[in-house]
Amino acid sequence: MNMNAYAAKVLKDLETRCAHENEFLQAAGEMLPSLSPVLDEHPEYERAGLLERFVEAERIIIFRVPWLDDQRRPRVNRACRVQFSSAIGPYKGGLRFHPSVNLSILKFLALEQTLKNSLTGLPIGGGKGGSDFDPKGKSDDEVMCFCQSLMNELYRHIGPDIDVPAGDIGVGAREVGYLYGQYKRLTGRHNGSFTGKGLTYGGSNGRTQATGYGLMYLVEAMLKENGHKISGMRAVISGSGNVAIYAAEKALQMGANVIAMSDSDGFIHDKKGIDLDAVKEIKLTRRGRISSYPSLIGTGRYREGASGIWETPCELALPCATQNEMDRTSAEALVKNGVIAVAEGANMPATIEATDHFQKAGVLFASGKAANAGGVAVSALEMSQNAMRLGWSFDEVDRELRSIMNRIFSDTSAAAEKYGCPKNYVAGANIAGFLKVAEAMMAQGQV
Ligand code: NDP
Ligand code: 2IT
Repeated sequence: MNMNAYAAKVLKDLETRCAHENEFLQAAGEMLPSLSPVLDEHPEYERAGLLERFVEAERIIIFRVPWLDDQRRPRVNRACRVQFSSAIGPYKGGLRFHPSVNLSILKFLALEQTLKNSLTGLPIGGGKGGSDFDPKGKSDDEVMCFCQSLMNELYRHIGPDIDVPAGDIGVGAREVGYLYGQYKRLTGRHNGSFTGKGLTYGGSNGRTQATGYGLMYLVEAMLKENGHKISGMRAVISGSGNVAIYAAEKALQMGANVIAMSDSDGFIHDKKGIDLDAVKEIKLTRRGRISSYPSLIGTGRYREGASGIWETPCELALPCATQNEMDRTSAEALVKNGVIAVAEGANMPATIEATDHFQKAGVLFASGKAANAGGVAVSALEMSQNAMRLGWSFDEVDRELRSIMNRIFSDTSAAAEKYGCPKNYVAGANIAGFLKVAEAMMAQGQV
């Protein structure tokens, strides 16, 4: 496919202007070429400078977060909120706490979030935020002190109609509770300005499970379109956090055999099937390391090094940890071992080279924008419930989630077909997500 000249020009400019933002350039470099057929069809987008505006965040807020550790020593971290696009709704996207967080990573996540949120069909714009704070090894008091200090600045930039953060890596139920508690204290308002809240104070049933369950609903739809089924497949799932655990739970319910999971240090392999209760006990209850799995339950094998997980033969590979965790070497190993489908539970876990390799080898490949959209979709349902002062049952939310994921897959597949790249679910997701954002931007004027 030839790259549209306008897309090529905007990408080249971006490479100069954001020269050091590797992840952001990677995300834009994956996205813009695939939009070529849409840009060919809509020359008015160039006249309106639409792409130049689309790739530039509307606003970025960077601030310091001073806090006190348990020894009362002052510490300082940096935090940031990227308010990327409000074309179709209030900024929406998670907060990530991880030492690797930097502006490039948050911009790539916010750019992808914009198209992902559009794909959900719900009225949410794109945003992302986070800090280089590392919650690992910190006490609950330290995490609380940090979260409260972060919110002392962030509260002035968020609100139910402005920007609605949620969790991501390192930000789970505990952190959301501390963050939202401080928001409420500062503003005196109990509103839907945060999602992923606890069920006792405005959270939605099913939000905890939504990303992982949604991933499996999309995988099921993709396999069905291509004449396969999940039941009996061996699944390898990287990570052992929120997304990985609930992807594993749903995969097991669907009859797959989950044989390997990981954390950032290494992975466990159990041919007979991973004991998910043990993983939950280690990761969710004890906040421990996956290396303790074999000694806890007396089966399975642990190997040091997270990327080794992709050498495990399987039919279904679900990267659910972090960006660029699956490179070309990993893709080659998976293809050699007969993988049938790969779906991204994490954001941009496969490098461009890995994705190319899968697609050339005829492996079914679903990109994160479509595959992991279930989390933010249920976040949007949480916003609706908060606005209505109502709460839906788990079954109601789960049914809605399944129907949203089925629709995301059919929109993705239909866009790929219509724009000349059938079965290319990466391009299909980019195109389907972009079209709605572009139309909204055109309708709302150029400056
Ligand atoms: P968690 O913090 O709950 O879990 C993250 C998991 O990934 C942990 O097992 C962690 O291991 C591992 N991990 C994190 N960083 C690295 C790294 N640099 N190298 C290797 N492994 C790493 O996060 P989530 O499960 O919420 O998020 C996982 C991915 O899913 C992210 O890409 C996130 O952006 C994406 N996502 C999350 C959604 C959500 O609703 N939570 C929605 C959509 C996408 P360790 O314990 O060793 O750090
Ligand atoms: O990457 C993501 O979609 C998330 N971390 C979830 C965002 C949200 O607002 O629920």
